[in-house]
Amino acid sequence: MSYDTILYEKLDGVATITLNRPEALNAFTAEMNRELLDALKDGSRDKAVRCFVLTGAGERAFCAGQDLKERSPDRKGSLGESLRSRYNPIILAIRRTEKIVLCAVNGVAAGAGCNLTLACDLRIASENARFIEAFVRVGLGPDCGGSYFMPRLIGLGKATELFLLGEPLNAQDALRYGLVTKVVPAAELAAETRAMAERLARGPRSAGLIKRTLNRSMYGELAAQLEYEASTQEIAGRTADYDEGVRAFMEKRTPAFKGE
Ligand code: LHQ
Repeated sequence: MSYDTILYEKLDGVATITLNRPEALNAFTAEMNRELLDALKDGSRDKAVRCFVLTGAGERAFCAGQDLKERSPDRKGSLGESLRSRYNPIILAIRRTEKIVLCAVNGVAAGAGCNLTLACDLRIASENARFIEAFVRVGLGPDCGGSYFMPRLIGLGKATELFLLGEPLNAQDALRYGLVTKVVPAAELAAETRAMAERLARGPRSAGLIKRTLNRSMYGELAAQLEYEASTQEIAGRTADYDEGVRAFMEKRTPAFKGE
């Protein structure tokens, strides 16, 4: 299996998926959405795979979310449709597979990239990691399940602050909030991740059942919430503020939102 935007490797029960567009901080293109979903389906079907590792190439970024260069105001398309067809199936695939998904957050995780980390079962972070619910900075709201996972993981108060202010949560604070299991120096992330993944891959059959019972306990309405996020993002994507937010990002300036 050969991919252009991700690396995919299976070894000793662990399937490792690396988002691989480091020059664009591993931001999502349509092709990356397709390839990530394909690899998740492959590993889920493969009896030899017991655990996934999801990470990003390079030390700067795990993933900067949707590639905003694909989204200039003149060719932005329907954001709701983009979520339904490209992103939500990935989030559901991660929650629905019985394989444990370990996220190695190697750098900044922003927007859809931040929420992708939240969909995983466990997160281990490098000291460089930052979690940014960046949507508000470009005039959008949370998607990819962020509005569902974040309040459940760290509580509504802090989650609301992250969504409304769009400020980064650094690795140590993420540890304090219980968002990540461990913070390690960047140079040790690969080895620490491998050790944890191999431990998970050697776990009993009940590991998948543990995941299922936690899904049922906490995530029963995930599909409906993903659909709701798609409908609210559709509205946000039609606003002048979103166009201004994306333009300001491209032009490397602060957006001048008008509340419209
Ligand atoms: C990028 C990006 C990027 C393209 C950095 N795209 N190039 C789902 C469905 C449908 C539609 C819409 O959205 C969604 C969900 C979303 O994900 S919306 C949110 C999209 N993501 C963001 O708003 C985050 C945008 N990026 C940032 O805020 C910063 O780049 C972060 C905080 C991630 C990192 O900051 P720095 O470390 O200071 O790096 P930088 O900003 O200098 O970026 C480095 C390069 O990467 C730069 O390119 P250049 O050619 O100037 O070197 C950026 O333009 C590029 N890049 N994120 N999302």
